[in-house]
Amino acid sequence: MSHGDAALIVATQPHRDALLAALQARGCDTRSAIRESRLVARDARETVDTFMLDGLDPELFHETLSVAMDEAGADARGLRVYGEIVSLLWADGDVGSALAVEGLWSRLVARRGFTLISVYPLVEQLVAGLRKGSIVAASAVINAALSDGLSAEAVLARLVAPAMHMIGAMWEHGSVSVADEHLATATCERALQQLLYPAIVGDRPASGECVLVAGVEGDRHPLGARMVAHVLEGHGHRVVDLGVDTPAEALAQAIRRHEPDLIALSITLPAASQALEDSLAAALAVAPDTPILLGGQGVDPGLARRGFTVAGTVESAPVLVEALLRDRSGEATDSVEQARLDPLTNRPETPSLGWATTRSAS
Ligand code: B12
Repeated sequence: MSHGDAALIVATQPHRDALLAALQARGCDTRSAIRESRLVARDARETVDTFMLDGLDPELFHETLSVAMDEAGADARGLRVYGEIVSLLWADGDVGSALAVEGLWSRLVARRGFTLISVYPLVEQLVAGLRKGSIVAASAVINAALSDGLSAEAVLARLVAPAMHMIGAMWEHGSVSVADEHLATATCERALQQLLYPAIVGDRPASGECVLVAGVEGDRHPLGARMVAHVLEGHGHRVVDLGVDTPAEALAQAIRRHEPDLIALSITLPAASQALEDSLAAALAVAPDTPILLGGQGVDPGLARRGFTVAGTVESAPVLVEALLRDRSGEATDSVEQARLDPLTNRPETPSLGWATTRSAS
């Protein structure tokens, strides 16, 4: 802006304030710039509301942003636009509109030739690194989160898993190809192995109770189950990790052989629900007193209502495992109910799924 360029900021109030303060600190006279319309600031939410009526209206998006850009400078060549619209829609859970707006921005950039600066929060940065297949870029983001003081479990649950969920949503909406998704997944697996496993497990000896981890038959999504295995190993448990796509009879055999103190089952595809039922029946038949922890995107919430213990994310796994093991050994200390607390914030965890201590196979 010091070279006479114009800027349009479309951001939330706190971010607008922070940006204006930062520009001022760098010697930009923001007041004059605003008076001269070289600097125009718009509220991201109000802007979104102008073009999100019964869903996204591309014409209105174009019109709203064009008017704001015209106000910020008729000669668009020196115009910089800082936008938080995509992140806001994403945070609203409106993934389809977020991705569509990304496309609309690109078209607007192509037509008007301005410079677009988007906010890339950590998750989006990680998605960008994974999509490039760059272990260096992915590691930089993960390391930044770790050095910000986030625990490795939190990094898995709040950064890595959401990044993979985002990749899945992009694939579903056709904005990344299957090859892109495969590359991102392979890069994520490498980051998990090379960076996160050492951070989670380190040199800690595995001496605690034995936990058997498995994904259900027909479901070939290993990352969630692997994260659970790593995190529990990091908490000192001896982990027997069967990987995914485990038939119920094979699970039963493994339970007989390893005699785990707890069984952790992962399911990603709701379509594999019957396989989960089969696994539960098999596990209860051979080890009726061994506690079972369930997790993954495909868990039917009805299982919690049937008394099974269900985790929302990998972050709560250690607390739930401890509580289930204490319950089993009859220690009248904390109940499983208390394990609902988020171990990081000590606040109740995502309450979408319930917890209880009793269970039944059907
Ligand atoms: C990578 C991927 C694949 C890869 C997996 C290979 C690999 N090496 O990982 C491949 C290409 C094989 C694949 C195939 C398919 N996939 Co796929 N896939 C994904 C993707 C993009 C990422 C999965 C992932 O790793 N997520 C990250 C993990 C860490 O997240 P998570 O599983 O939720 O785990 C977290 C928690 O749930 C929890 N957790 C998980 N398990 C457990 C267990 C316990 C005990 C605990 C405590 C916690 C816990 O911990 C984790 C961290 O908090 C997802 C998108 C998504 N939303 O996840 C789609 C997705 C799961 N796939 C999907 C589909 C449709 C398929 C296919 C049917 C596609 C097809 N037509 O062939 C096939 C099915 C294959 C099969 N039989 O399983 C859909 C499922 C939709 C649905 N609801 O049914 C998704 C959601 C994509 C989408 N948006 O449409 N997929």
